[in-house]
Amino acid sequence: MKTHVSRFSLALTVIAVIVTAFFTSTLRPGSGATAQGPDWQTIAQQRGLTEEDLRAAAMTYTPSGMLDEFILFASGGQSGQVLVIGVPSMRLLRTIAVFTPEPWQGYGYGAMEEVLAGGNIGDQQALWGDSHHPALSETGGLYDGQWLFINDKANGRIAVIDLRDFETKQIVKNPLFLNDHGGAFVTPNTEYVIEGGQYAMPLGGAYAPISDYESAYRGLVTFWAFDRQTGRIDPSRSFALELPPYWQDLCDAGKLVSEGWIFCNSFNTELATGGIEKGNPPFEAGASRGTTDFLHIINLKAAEQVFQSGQTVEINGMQVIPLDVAVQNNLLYFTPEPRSPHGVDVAPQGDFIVISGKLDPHVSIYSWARIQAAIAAGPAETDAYGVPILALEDVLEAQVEVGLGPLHTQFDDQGYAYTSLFLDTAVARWSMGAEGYRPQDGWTLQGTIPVQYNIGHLVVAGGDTIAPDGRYLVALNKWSVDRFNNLGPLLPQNFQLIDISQPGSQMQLLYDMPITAAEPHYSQIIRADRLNAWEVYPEVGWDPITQSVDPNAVAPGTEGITRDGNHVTVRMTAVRSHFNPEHVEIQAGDHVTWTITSLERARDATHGFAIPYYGINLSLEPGETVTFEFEATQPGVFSYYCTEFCSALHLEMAGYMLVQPQ
Ligand SMILES: [Cu+2]
Repeated sequence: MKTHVSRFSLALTVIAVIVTAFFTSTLRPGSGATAQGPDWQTIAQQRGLTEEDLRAAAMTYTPSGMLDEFILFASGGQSGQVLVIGVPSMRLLRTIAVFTPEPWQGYGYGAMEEVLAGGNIGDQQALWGDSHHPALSETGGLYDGQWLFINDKANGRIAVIDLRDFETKQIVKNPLFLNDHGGAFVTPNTEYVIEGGQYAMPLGGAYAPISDYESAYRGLVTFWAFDRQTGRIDPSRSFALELPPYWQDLCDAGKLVSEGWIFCNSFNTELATGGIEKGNPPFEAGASRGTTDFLHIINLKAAEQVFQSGQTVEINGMQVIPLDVAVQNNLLYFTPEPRSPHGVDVAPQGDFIVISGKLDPHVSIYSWARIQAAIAAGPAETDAYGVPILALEDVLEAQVEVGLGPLHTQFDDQGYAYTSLFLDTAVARWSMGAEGYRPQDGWTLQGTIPVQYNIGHLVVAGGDTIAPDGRYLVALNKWSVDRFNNLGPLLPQNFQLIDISQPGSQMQLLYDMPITAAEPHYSQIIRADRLNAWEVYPEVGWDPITQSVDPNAVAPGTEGITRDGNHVTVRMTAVRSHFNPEHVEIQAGDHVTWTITSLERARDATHGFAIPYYGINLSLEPGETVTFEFEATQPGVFSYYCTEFCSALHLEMAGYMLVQPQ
């Protein structure tokens, strides 16, 4: 039963006045339709909508043709994709195929196979990914709208997506580690994409029995160098840092005053090795025995110099700074953090690092100034691997009690921070009590808002930058339980949009969006006007891999089929509503190289191209050129056709491939 019924008539009157004033002052061009039936007040009453519901509707309803102000990039979890969602409408605007073949986008079905192959593990194909943390490229600490990176936790990979066409251009496989979690995170000018490991293992795929855990297993953080000119990660300029076999979790890059440093947290500094079936403590107990784990404080600028001076060892083609070299060169410091933390988040000014231990009801705020002073003073202690430990009391600035199960923190434009509370299933808003944030409020809990249910990460618009946009927060809830119709035992995740534009304890839940693709992990939100994607490819004959005109593109009038021995070359164009040629006559046993150029220039005039049996399905966006190859092993008659409903005569956009038996 809804509350607020007593205030309902008054609310409706107030809203009616506002709506009338709004429509008389700023009429949008109408849709051409006239509303029929009961007026909106009656509808609201019939549906039992409260004043808050109507406010939420007004804040999120996005009429046909109105565009979203923000764009959210969410990891697609086990789908291995990226989801792109409009804010505040919470409409799914597109998916980006990344680690998983995707037929509609023509990704991995004749085209873009070399991109997917970049993520192979030796000879082993890895055709899915547990995509985790998307990271937008930054210039000067702000999202620049040019690139998006995402990691695959399952297989230890990083992908590069070009935001000119929203397509994946590169997947790199970490040659040292099978899994990762602390990625992808970028430095403030995207010089490096950071990939922190997760479950310690012998580096480079070596074997060591679990009894050798302390000596043979290692942790890892990898710094992938990104080249904006080529739009690719450059493995030859990338390097990794060996870490003790703690389980590193998340990382974040320093910014402004802390630029050049990297912060990663960890769990299982107890070095638990599990074995519940042997009567050993299970990981969940063994890895939580201690009261603290270690925040890793890494001097990336100095590490870069050590790498460039050649003080590395090469493992599987990757340059690795050994742990003892890191210690000798003062690259790595630890400080205690509440045990089993999840988030480590650097505040917008780079001056504080916020950590939440999952089993501690506080957020712990570390001061960068204090960390620097403690490093300068010289740490007194080391861990078992010789890494210096800064005393907690020297570096801790404040703790704020926020609630149970704190995980991740984001920041807004008003000086507030927001921490997700998994166990309380809520978001806590607290004030940053320092200069430049909200010194007037001190380090204080301002309020909490319940979410449905079991929130993991949360994201604020611009929340990882030096100048967050604020206004909207999205809670990435793992469970939805009773929020949607019951459609069986596998339930969607629930993205909840929250209005954080008002100060103090005021926060309002605006919208629930079910996510059915997988379990998305993290997301980032950019202002839509910072994106500058192409409407169509810049020129006819465009190759999306090189982002330039393909010298092999097919010009109109040059179509045809040529033979050189048993190698057949098909050169084809596509334009509404035909392919040219419409007959492709070949022999069984031929090797076929087939290029198609879309001659279209009209926005959204996409064609598909499918050949049954041979596993080909392309998406040809206006101007695009695609080349695919196959062996014509099976004789017969194969109809090929356009798989996008492109025109009134779409069904006629077809042809025959006739494969003559030998
Ligand atoms: Cu995470």
